Parts: sequence; C-alpha cells; structure tokens
Amino acid sequence: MTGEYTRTEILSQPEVWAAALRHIQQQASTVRAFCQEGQYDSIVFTGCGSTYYLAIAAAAMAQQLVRIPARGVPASEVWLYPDSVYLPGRRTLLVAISRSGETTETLRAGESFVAQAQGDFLTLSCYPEKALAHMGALNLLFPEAQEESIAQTRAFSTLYLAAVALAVVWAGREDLLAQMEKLTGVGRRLLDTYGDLPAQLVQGDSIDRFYFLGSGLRYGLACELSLKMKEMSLSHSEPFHFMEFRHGPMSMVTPSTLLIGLRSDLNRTQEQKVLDEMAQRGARLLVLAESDAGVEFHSGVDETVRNVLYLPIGQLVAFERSLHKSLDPDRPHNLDAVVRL
Ligand code: F1P
Repeated sequence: MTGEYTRTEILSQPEVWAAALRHIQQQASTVRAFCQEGQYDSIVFTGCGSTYYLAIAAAAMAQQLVRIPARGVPASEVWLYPDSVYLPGRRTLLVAISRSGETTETLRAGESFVAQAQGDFLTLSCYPEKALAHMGALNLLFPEAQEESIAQTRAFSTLYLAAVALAVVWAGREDLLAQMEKLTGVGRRLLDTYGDLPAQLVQGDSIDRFYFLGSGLRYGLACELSLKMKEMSLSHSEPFHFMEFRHGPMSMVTPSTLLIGLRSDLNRTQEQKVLDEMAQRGARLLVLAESDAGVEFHSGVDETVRNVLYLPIGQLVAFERSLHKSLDPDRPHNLDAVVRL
C-alpha cells in the first residue's frame, strides 16, 4: 500500500514513546549527574532539518525547566560559524540530535566543538553502530524509533520526548517524569479518536496553503509539522509564532487556507483570537489543544511536558494530503534519508 512505512511509523509512535521514557528512567541518575556536574553557562541543541527543529523545541524546554540559557542552532552553523554560537572560556553543553547518527554536518559540529574543548558533548540518536553514537561524553540511544521512511515522524517525536525527559531529569522534576508516563495512553486515544479527521480535512482541491502556528515550547514543533507538509505533499506551507502571523503573513490568508493551531493553555485567549480573526478572513481551522478544540487531548498532563501530543495528528494531515495528491509519502521528491557531504 502506498505510504505504508510512514503510516506504520506514525501509528506506532505512542508505544515507542513508552520505550524511550523507560531508557531515560533507567539512566536517570547518570544523566542527572552528567548534566548537573557540568556547571554549564549555556546549552546549545543542534541537528539538521527535522532534528534542527527538534533542537529549537528542546532548547525552549530546557531553558524553561533547567534555568540555563539554551538555543537551537543548525549543525552547519555550529560547524562553520562557531564564534556566533558559543564563546571561548564559557562552559557550553552541546547536545546533538540525529535520527541516522551519520549526517555529515552534525558529525562535523560535534568534532569541531570537542576539538575546541568548549565544554561537553552529549548525543541523542537511534542507531548504536553509527558514528554519532560514539562521539559524546554521554550518548543516549533510542533504537525503537528507527525508521524506514525518509521523512521523520516516529523518530522525531521519540527523540523530542527524550529531550523533554532529559530536561525534566536534569531539573530534578520526578513529578513531571511520572506524568509523562500517561502520554502513551493519550497518544493512542488521539490516534483512535481523530485518525480519520486528517483525510476528511484534505478532501477536495480547495486547500492550496497551510500555516502552522505554535509559540513558546511549540514553535519548533510547528516548524517540523510544516516541514512534513512540504516533504510529503509538496504543498505551500509555513510555520509562524501565533502573534507574528498578524505582522504580514496574514496577507496570504484566503478561503483556500488551512491554519493549524498548536494552541496553549497558558496564552489561550491571545492565540485563539488570532485563529478567530483568520477564520473571519476566510481561513479554515484545525485547532489542537487540551480542551475546546477540533482535536482535544484531555490528558491532564502538565502543559510543559505534553507537547508531543500535537505531533501525530499534525503528521497525519501531511500524510493524507500526500495521498490525496497521488504522491507517495514514503518517497519525498528529491530527498534522501541522510545528507552526506
Ligand atoms: C536530518 C535530515 C532529515 C530529513 C532529510 C535529511 O537527519 O535533515 O530530517 O528528513 O531527509 O536529513 P538526521 O541527522 O536526523 O538523521
């Protein structure tokens, strides 16, 4: 069946999340000691493509929980423009994230960082035998998230969840780690309840542009979902912070627009206002949120650590759009699974 690998990987995510959480729980004391003993001045998360967007999301999370300045930077920038990323004499933790563990830019970023001895290097990846999995002072592996597909779905959400769990462990928030165990059950229920909705949304030819809105901890996730839409379905798609959408991008809104809102509870009123205004201008909406939305989580999990729940249904919108356009989600145009230079 067309897109069978991607479909299987999207639908199997919740169970793989449980395996990843077990890995972090088993290594919690090692992870906490490693991170806390480093006395870091800053944290840089890095990756390429999907894993760069993951780095943005992970950095927002880590800064909020661990209270150390953190940012997400493309691996090529860490490698080629180190002076714009980390400072000599300051203790930096570089966290590299990669599904394959063999993307050249990510390997080069780690090598040059280690050579300049600016701090410590930690890696998150999925393949134990690949180079990245041996390069860090600490290497965390999530082999259950390995994928056949070119576009990342299960690997992205699992590595993201692992990065969230890492920050939670570092911050000593066992209460949040316990809450995260509920995410597998909620993710399964979301796929069972809303799994058919994405296909209904993309029926007909009336949608020609997609905008993904997400702020704070969710901006990197909006970027990733927008990338999925491009990779799998070759559609016009862009991510924005909610409030930024009014500052220019809304000029593109037409009745053929689907706006996908990753709405928070924290700033629900402001974010919903943006969505309502765009609906008045003709956009169609898909809102995902804990409650009062088209896709409702009803998770009861703290907002800081439940953001992985936005991903599966968002990925399915891209997948169904791809099938609707008679494309194969397993074989994105022009792409390979790994960029080797
Ligand atoms: C990163 C990545 C993928 C993307 C593409 C090329 O890979 O950018 O996200 O889908 O096909 O590589 P990785 O370093 O996470 O394995």
